[in-house]
Amino acid sequence: MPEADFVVVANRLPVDRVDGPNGEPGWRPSPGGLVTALDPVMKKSDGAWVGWPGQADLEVEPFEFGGTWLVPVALSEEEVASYYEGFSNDTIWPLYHDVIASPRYRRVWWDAYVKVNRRFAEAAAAAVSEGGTVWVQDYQLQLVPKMVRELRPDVTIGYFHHIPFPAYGLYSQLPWRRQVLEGLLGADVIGFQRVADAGNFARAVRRQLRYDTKATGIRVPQADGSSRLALAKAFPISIDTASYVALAKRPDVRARAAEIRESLGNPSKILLGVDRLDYTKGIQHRLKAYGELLADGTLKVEDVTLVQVASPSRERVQTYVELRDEIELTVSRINGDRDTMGHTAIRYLHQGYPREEMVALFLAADVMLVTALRDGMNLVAKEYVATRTDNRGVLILSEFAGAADELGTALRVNPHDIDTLKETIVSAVKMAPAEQGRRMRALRRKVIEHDVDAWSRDFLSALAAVHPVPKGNA
Ligand code: GDG
Repeated sequence: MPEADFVVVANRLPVDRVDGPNGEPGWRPSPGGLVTALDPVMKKSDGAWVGWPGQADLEVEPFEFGGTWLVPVALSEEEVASYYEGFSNDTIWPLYHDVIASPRYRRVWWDAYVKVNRRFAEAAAAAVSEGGTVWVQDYQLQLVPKMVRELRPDVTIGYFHHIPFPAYGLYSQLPWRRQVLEGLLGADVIGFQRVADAGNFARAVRRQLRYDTKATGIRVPQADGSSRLALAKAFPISIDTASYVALAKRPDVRARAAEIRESLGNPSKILLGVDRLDYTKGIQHRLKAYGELLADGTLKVEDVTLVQVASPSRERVQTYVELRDEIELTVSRINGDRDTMGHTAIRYLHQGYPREEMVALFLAADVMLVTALRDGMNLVAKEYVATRTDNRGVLILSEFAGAADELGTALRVNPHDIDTLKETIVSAVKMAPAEQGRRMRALRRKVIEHDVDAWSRDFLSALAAVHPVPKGNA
């Protein structure tokens, strides 16, 4: 494998393992937001992507896929349980989402996290060319920036944090709080979703490490007595807006939207929720508000239906097993109490769907409910807005989702305040088309101007400004 000028390091490779027709192993692209965002940059440079192939104990040599070198990092079954499901998803995830669920601090998980982060760092250090750039993604790999810097002091290092960074009072619970901060500070640019996240990080650095911070700059002392300036700043992520607009205009997708409405009995209003089944998304809060509106007669099951897509997620982590039971009990209670032969209160779908079907759902929905209790950004909110080329539909958006900073004309809610959430749902259902249009136009302008391409360009130019980036990556 040739050395790469630009190396992305993420927990997952941008491909899934599939078996061919004769059982021979192959790969299929798994198009997520990050893959789309980085595609133009990867194409422009000699790019490589370091990540886990998604199956335990799978050892594969680096291979080329669609013009990018993919560098698989193998994880054993035990490491998937301790580094990924344990430390990443049962310690960091709940802690960084304001302890909505209780984080578990287990020393064996931490040991695995350090070990696996080192493996990723070594793979990146071996893949990157002299003076190249390494861009590390997300909370599973917080120690990688420092490890790469130690192995390869010649390279420029960026890190982007997709989830919130908590207030110091919570962050300080982490037994390894210093090591994690030092790990992140190995990067030249540390990107966050919101200004508040970058602020929380800088405060943790001041309180724990006593380093000087000024605006977005952090002075990181070096072993030789000098110091290096790291930038900790908000770079709100976005979506590939044009591709959502294109899907929304496709006649087959529009026909499917009409079919969905029909199959729900043509209710006058469809409410929609689309989330990974996660306790951060506030699914129970929205069910409670909606259930009460049906119970007190404000809404009638003949007129409204809630479609809730809850795509399966982290099913081997106990908290998620319990959450699923809780949500499914609530859904069946509401449906049992409110359904008629011809109408259902909640159409609950614990399934994943192709993107076309998601867009058809967005087009069918009169009201989109994003009631996250804490969310780094929430791309679903941006996707809904992007698809509404008719300038219709209402977005209800939690103030605790990063998207609330940009999407100012959404109906903003505090999902913990059930009465106000109920009132907001009623206003959304009743909103006149002219007001829908006024709000939606302003929302759409935002996601059109600031798409995922703008996000990666902004981040990479900040990185280029800290350290000149060689050969056409900026
Ligand atoms: C993390 C942060 C931050 C969901 N179900 C299906 C499906 N999806 C797609 C959505 C959206 C994506 O998955 C989910 O992104 P979100 O941003 O809403 O949430 P997280 O998964 O928690 O993502 C988050 C994000 O990283 C990016 O930085 O915004 O705050 O938590 O694109 O449409 N897509 C398809 N079928 C499904 O069933 N095709």
